[in-house]
Amino acid sequence: MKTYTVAVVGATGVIGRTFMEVLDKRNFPVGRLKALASGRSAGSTLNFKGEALEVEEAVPEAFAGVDFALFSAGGEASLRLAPEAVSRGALVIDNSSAFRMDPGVPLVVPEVNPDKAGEHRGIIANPNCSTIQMVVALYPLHRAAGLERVVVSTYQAISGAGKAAIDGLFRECRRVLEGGDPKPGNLPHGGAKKFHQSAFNVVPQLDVFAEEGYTREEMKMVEESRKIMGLPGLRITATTVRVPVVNGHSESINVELKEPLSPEEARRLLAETPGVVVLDDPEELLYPMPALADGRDEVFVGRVRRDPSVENGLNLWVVADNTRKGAATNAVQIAELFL
Ligand code: 3JN
Repeated sequence: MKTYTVAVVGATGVIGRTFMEVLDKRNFPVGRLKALASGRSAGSTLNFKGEALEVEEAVPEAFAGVDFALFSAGGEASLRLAPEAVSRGALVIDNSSAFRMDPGVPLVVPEVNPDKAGEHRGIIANPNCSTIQMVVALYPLHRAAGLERVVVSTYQAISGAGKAAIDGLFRECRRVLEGGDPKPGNLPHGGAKKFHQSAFNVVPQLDVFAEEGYTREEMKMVEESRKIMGLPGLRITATTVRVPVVNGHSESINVELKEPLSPEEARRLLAETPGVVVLDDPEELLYPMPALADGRDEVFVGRVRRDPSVENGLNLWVVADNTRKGAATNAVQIAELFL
């Protein structure tokens, strides 16, 4: 079997480690794995398929001979190093927002627009985690009945803010339970001018504020979902919120469709969609939750019900592991399109 040299950039981070887990779990034909990270992490060791792997510094020369370069080291590293990887012959799949809205860069969710991947010029962008799970659930409904308008509110896990934020949440919980000051230091985002408590709290800000009172995370959901579904005029609005869940993003999605679609038909269409699992049995108290989605590659949908306040309205509750389908799994699925 043909095998490939795969570089993981940002290998020591939450998503970098998940890339390696997913490559292993999906039996991606890795001949050689190169774990790349900042100079600070170079020389440390990681585990891949049960073997120790030394982390190398992510410098341009490290991409020689690389077939696939999976980037999750932040936008600055992507802007600097992705072109270096491409010039050395690698196909870059980039998990940052650096190239997502570039008209020359495909933004791909394999369940929605796999055909766009073939248009790449060396770089394919992986969408934001909250966007991915939303479009996987919305696209089958769009194909059946046409999206008219979407209102989404997210309940996003701490893992999306990185390893330091996860450690910070545990520390803050301990301090609060001991009656002390939680000493927050991670939310809403690194480098913010002040920090909010993550333990036992809900923070309606992810990323920095952008335009008209919306955060960049909210604008990413709006702009990226339009690009992925090929619906530049889609009416869509988002509110993104951080909750003290370790892993797994949840979304409440209100949809208005152009044509009628019953909750039963929506459930049937979603259940037939590869990569979607419908968990929807209120009598059995069955619905998606982050604790169920943790470590899974699928998008879970439940609480499908009519919204009687508008014409052709539906409400959905959508949950996925933001480190898996929201990041690493989606990126590896994109790479699989080229095997
Ligand atoms: O906070 C989350 O749950 C998701 C965070 C995503 C994120 C964090 C920092 C920078 C991104 C992203 O994927 O959009 C970026 C970025 O690349 O802009």
